[in-house]
Amino acid sequence: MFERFRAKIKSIFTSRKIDEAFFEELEDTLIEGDLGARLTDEVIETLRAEAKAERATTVEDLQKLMKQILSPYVKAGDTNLVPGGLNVFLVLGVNGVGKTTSIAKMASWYRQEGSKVLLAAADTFRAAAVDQLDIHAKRLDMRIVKQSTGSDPGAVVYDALTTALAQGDDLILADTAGRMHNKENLMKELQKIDKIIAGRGIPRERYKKLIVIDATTGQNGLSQALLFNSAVQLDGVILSKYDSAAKGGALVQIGQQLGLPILFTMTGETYADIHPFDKEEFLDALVGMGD
Ligand SMILES: Nc1nc2c(ncn2[C@@H]2O[C@H](COP(=O)(O)OP(=O)(O)O)[C@@H](O)[C@H]2O)c(=O)[nH]1
Ligand SMILES: [Mg+2]
Repeated sequence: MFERFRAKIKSIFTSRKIDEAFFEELEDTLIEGDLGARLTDEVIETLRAEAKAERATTVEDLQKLMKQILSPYVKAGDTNLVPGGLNVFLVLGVNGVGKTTSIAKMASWYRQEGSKVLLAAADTFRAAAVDQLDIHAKRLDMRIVKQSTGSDPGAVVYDALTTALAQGDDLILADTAGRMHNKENLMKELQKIDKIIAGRGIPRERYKKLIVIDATTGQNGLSQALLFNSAVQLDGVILSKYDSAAKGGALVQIGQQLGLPILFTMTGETYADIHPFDKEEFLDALVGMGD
């Protein structure tokens, strides 16, 4: 998990004097790691001040301080379903980030936990999208609600809700489009789906709007989260493609600006490549601790 960035930051923290050159190199690396200029400035300034105040001289002291500084911006989300009724996860994000793949992994995860899961193929915009989810449904031997390409995604979600409520399901995982003719159309469509779910009486605590962020996309991750959040208030993040090329800094920015918790990290292409977000491990990697 983001080995490349971790190695870089580790090398800065390893066996050297804590001097001006150190802080400059750390600053460059954090910017490269997609922490953004503003947050990087803040981290470096706080680190300088606290290192001085606490007379931190060793690299371990500094790594611990940096972890403390970043900690408030990184939250692990609760992955447990709320028992006693239907939960709905509306999975959002731009094209290609890993929505459909993440849904398949979560479907497998929650079924293993003993939950009754229903898939909803509400990305009706792209021709291949319904088929893609359908293939996962077949492989996983899981129920899916779908209509043809171009049909109303709100209607698919409505149908899925009717089916799930009638069958006493625990969870609907709803796929959505990541692109339409334009951004405004997409956001309007998502708002419509959002209203339909709320209108069917799914209480807020059972309904999660989750954005999938590709851990290798960097700064864009923040603007994507801001965009979707302004259309439909988001509840959490799923971090996909969290492997060697990933950096993770964008996630800290999302945490700082939107306070969103992270539920899962996804690391590969098999159904087992899903992990509840581990805050300690993430922060350790971000400051070059651990291995
Ligand atoms: N390595 C890796 N690849 C992923 C992951 N999630 C998705 N992918 C790949 O990324 C591409 C886009 O994924 P998809 O689920 O179709 O994205 P969507 O457009 O958001 O639904 C596919 O080739 C997936 O196999 C992940 O966690 N790790
Ligand atoms: Mg998809």
